[in-house]
Amino acid sequence: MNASASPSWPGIALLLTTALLGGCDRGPDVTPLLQSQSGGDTTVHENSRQAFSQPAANLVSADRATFFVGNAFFNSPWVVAPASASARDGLGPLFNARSCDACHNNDGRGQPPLPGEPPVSLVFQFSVPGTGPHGEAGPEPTYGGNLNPFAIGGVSAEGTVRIDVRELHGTFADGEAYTLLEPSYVFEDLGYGPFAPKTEISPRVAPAVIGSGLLEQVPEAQVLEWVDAEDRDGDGISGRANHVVDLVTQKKVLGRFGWKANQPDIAHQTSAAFSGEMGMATSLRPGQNCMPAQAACNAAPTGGAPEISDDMFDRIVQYQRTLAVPARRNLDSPAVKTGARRFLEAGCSACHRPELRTDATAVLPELQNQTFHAFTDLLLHDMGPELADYRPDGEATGSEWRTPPLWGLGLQHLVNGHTRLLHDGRARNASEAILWHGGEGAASRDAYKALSRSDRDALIAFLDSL
Ligand code: HEC
Ligand code: HEC
Ligand SMILES: [Ca+2]
Ligand SMILES: [Ca+2]
Ligand SMILES: [Ca+2]
Repeated sequence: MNASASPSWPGIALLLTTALLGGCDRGPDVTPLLQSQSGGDTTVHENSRQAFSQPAANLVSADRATFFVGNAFFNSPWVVAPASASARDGLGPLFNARSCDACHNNDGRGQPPLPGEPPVSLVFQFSVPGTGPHGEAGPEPTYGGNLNPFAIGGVSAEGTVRIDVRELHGTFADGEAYTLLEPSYVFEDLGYGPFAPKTEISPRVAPAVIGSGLLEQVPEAQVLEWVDAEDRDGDGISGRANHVVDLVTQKKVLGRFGWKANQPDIAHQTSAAFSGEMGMATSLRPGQNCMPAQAACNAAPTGGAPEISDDMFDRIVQYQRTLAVPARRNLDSPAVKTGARRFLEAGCSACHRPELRTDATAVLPELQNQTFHAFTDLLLHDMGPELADYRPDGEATGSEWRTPPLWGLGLQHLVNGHTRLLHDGRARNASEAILWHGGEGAASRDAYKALSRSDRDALIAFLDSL
């Protein structure tokens, strides 16, 4: 009586055919794209605002105390010197924010400021070509390495910015229209006069910091294996390493962190933030962030030398190393599975590599021998004039960017309350981020534009499952 309870013979034949076809499907293998444990054994199952703020699931109890102390230092604000809380003073004189968390809110991502607000989690890096001691780019002579929109009392802040936005219009192959927002920047209220001629400016939003320990501990050789600077295999994807100076050994090593991979490890990234964005001196970068022309900045009291003790610094580094990565969601959804296939077919995984590994040499047992799924190759790619900032950074050119990890993408809205993406936060969502890809990413972008509406939705559902 009930047709669905007793399938007809043709129905069974269809089921069998599908099973057989599925079994000997010669299509690309999507298995690495559908792994639930994005961060290997560090992965946590947490779908809340605190999804990026958890200790690694495999953290041994001896390391938990360090995690929570480091967490507190990451979150709490530094204060102006001299203060009775002398372990916490030394803020500024020039600064962008009072805590790491002010930019990496809930260990997540920043965003461009609203109209009329000063930029906090969007940082403007400065340089002038050819002015460094060895002919490399040097800092802007009066403003230094970045714009500090805030200052302590008695010191002039460096200025603020107005973002002008131009609308660009395009259409998908199926005729559906889209709009992109292209930002440009007008610097206002400059505290120390105009910028030097030829000053190059790079806008950079604070990225999420989850899984930094895993990214830091991938053996250099594994990343370098993917370098194809001359594109010898002819797939249109080059991939270059940024080599940056390790301030301790003075040797050049692989750059891994930052939008142009300009920092080699968590310690260098952390001391750069303390120095450049909070005005806090560390042993790795001992001076104050004041240029010679900034007299009041140079004359202001400091919080000691260093302002961040080595012990405190180590705990903040350790905290970031053991920050968990959230598990994937909705992996059984047909849309997510289709999206994984489209991701492969569009060539996304040529740069957003689904799998990386640490080995037994990783600094912490929790990070050793982990296979994880960050969706990055940690290499630089030329993303064309579409995304160029025209400011070289180490060996990265003005149009090269490091492939950003995509893990945690689907939880960003929950954690940070927004879906802005890309180095300057110009994309309002993942679809816009793809549409901005140019250069080596142009073929992928065009493949995405050629998809049907339901395939595009599936690709976005896949990204949302990350
Ligand atoms: C004023 C905003 C701001 C503050 C404060 C700040 N950061 Fe950042 N952070 C950034 C920006 C911008 C980047 C990207 C830098 C680049 O591209 O060169 C970044 C990058 C990072 C990264 C690299 C992530 C990746 O995958 O590339 C880590 C780790 C990090 N910050 C940790 C910290 C820590 C620890 C602190 C506090 C000591 C801190 N940050 C304070 C803005 C900030
Ligand atoms: C040639 C290498 C390359 C290819 C191919 C590529 N990407 Fe990217 N992707 C990048 C780089 C580099 C960025 C960062 C660009 C920037 O911020 O200016 C990026 C950024 C993104 C972002 C925003 C991430 C963030 O943290 O803000 C998303 C989402 C993304 N890509 C998805 C995709 C998808 C989906 C595809 C395939 C349709 C794809 N990408 C193909 C290199 C690539
Ligand atoms: Ca200081
Ligand atoms: Ca400055
Ligand atoms: Ca290639």
